[in-house]
Order: sequence, then C-alpha cells, then structure tokens
Amino acid sequence: MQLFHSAACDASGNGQGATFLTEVVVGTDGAGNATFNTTIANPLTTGVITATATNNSTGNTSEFSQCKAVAGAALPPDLSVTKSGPASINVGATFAYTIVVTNTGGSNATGVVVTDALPAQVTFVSATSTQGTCSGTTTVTCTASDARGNTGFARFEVVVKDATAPVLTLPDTITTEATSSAGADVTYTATATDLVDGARDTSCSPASGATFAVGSTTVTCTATDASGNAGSGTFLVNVVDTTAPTLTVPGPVVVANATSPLGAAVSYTATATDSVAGDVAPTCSAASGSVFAIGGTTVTCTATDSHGNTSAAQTFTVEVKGAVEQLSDQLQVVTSWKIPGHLVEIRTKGPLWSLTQAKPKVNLACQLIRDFESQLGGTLGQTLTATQREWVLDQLTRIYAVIGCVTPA
Ligand SMILES: [Ca+2]
Ligand SMILES: [Ca+2]
Repeated sequence: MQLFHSAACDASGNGQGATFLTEVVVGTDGAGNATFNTTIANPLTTGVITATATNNSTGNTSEFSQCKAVAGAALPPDLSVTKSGPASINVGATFAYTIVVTNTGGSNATGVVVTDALPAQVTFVSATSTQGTCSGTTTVTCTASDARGNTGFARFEVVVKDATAPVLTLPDTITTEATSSAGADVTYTATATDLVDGARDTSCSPASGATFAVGSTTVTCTATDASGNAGSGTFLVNVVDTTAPTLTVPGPVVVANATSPLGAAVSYTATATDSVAGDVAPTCSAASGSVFAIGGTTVTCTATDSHGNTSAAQTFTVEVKGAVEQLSDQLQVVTSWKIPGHLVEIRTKGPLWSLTQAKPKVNLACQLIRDFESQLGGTLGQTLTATQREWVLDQLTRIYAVIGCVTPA
C-alpha cells in the first residue's frame, strides 16, 4: 500500500496523490480488509491523504482511495514579540511605538495577550491594533487570536509627561525704610520659567506694590506649568524705621517776667513728628509750665520714636527777668511816651537806682514803689492815659512782688 499527500481533495472525493509519503506491506483478511500503523518522516498538519494498493501476487494496482483529511496533531504556535519606537523624543511631545507579534508556529494562537506597562514619565494617549482590541492607560493590554504564519501589531501613542515644576526667580531679601505708619509700598519682580512651557505667570502674596507693615513679611510665590506641576518659593520683605523724629523747639530764647522771687512759670511749645509714629512728645530737661528761676535756664529736648530712634538734642534758653530788668523795661516804655515833665520816668528811676547799688537798698525800693503807686492815684496819674496808668500799675504790682516787698501793717 502506498500513501500520498495532497493539499486538497479532488471534487470526486478521491484523486491522484500529489506527494508520495511511504509504502507498507499488509495482509488482508478474508473480507479483504487490513489494519496497519506506520510513521512518516515529516508530520502533516494540513491537506488530505490518499492511498493505492497493489497485489504483490498479480501486480494489479487499485484506483486511488477516497481522501482522508489529515487529523494528526499540529505543531504548537511560536510567538515572537518585537517593540520599536523613536530613539529620542522631546518632553511634552507625542510619539508612537509599535509592538509586533509574529506567529511562526505550526498552529493558530488564541487568546494572545500582550501587556506593556508605561513608564511614569509618559501619559497614555491611544493604542490601536491590527487584530483584537487594546485597553488600559498605565498598563496597556492587547488581546488577539493570531493565525499561524500571521503578523499582528499594536501601535501605541503616548505623550512624554512633563513632571518638572517651573523654576521661580525671586528677589533676595528686600529691606526698605517705612514711609508712613502703615509701612511702605514695596514693588518687586518675580518670574518663573518652565522647561517645557517657557515663561509662566507667577502669583505672589502679598503682591508687588502692596503696602508692607513695619517688620518682616514673608512673600510666597507660586507658578504652575501647563501640566499642573507647581513650583513655589519665598523671600523676605523687611520694612524698617531707622529715621528719628523731626524735633522743633522754640527760638533761641523764651523771655518772661518773673512774678515772684522764685521766678515765673513759663510755658513753651516743643513738638516732634515721625514719619511712622506720627506726633511724638519730646522729652525736655524742664517741662513747659514749670517754674523757671530768674536768669537764664538752658532747656535740652530730644524726641524718640516707637522704634527707638532718637533725634539729635536741641536746646533753647528760658530767660526770666528780675526786678531790675523789669524796671529798666518800664523806664524804656514810659520814656517813649514823652510825658511832659518826665515825672513818670523819674519815679521809675528811683527803685531802679535803689536796686542797682553795690549794696541794693531793697526796703527803699519797696517804699519808692508804694509812693509811686500812691502818686498815680493823684495828679501824677492825670498826666497819663487810663491805659498807660493801668499798665504802669500792673508793672509796679508785679515788680513789688518780685522784689519780695512786704507792705507795712
Ligand atoms: Ca514643567
Ligand atoms: Ca521713625
């Protein structure tokens, strides 16, 4: 018996064998049937087998048998996988790579699953395949059935992710002088650049141009790139008050008439203003309104703001006139009145003379003032206007007290 292999059967259901496979010698039973086993060199996976039989005794050969499909075990699938893509790509760009599955085995592959885990630096966009379907975003899985001898591929599109935050460029610590009690308006420049997106807007708090209070303020700035990566940074703004208050004191001399032997209570005005602290009360060596002795007293003032800045000291003199000076002033005034007979001048000169002697004649001065006052109530007073008379009387009353005169009982 000779066995042949053909790719396909004739339409008749049998037919001429195409390729000789092997021959075996068999003995038939009484009915002409025989059973046999044989092995062929090259396993078959497709097509049909036909046979012819030859009677070794007679040499008669049969027609070709009916076709029998090859039913033997096929060779297993043999899958290979290759992966290819660009050699380099730019951050932020979309690129594609391809995974190719080839089946070089002797049978179909079913339930083929190809998985590809994406690196953290990329973002999945899409995946397409020539066979089956693909799904997933971080690990993409493609499933297919692959006929033997077939090549299938999956195409992956991914974007290289931008995982780097923008870099901020911030000022160094800013130190500036306060301009008001609120502090100072401070402007600054803060920028940010991203590797992928270029220049980015920067948001800072407090904003540039804001009023910063006296003291130290931390400014926090942030910038975000198009992929949502946020960068941040801080810097300090120090608003300081190093300026002393501006001090104003009275002119060089404040003059007052003594009202008693102790002198006089003298008021003066000294002020100070500070750009931050506002009005500041000066500190003076003798307060306004206190009693200053007859003669000159030097008053020294300074002003210190709330941040400890002290102005330079300024001085002025409080001059308190005693009885002699007051009588001299009075003499000058009454002389200027040019009263006929000069009696008022003469009466003023009397106590002045008494007090300016090497050994002042105090009691005499007191007596002369009492006499002067008495005469102003008579004919002497009639040489003056009422206003002049009142003024002289006021003078005399005060000078009398300054001398410390005691009116006899
Ligand atoms: Ca970035
Ligand atoms: Ca100040």
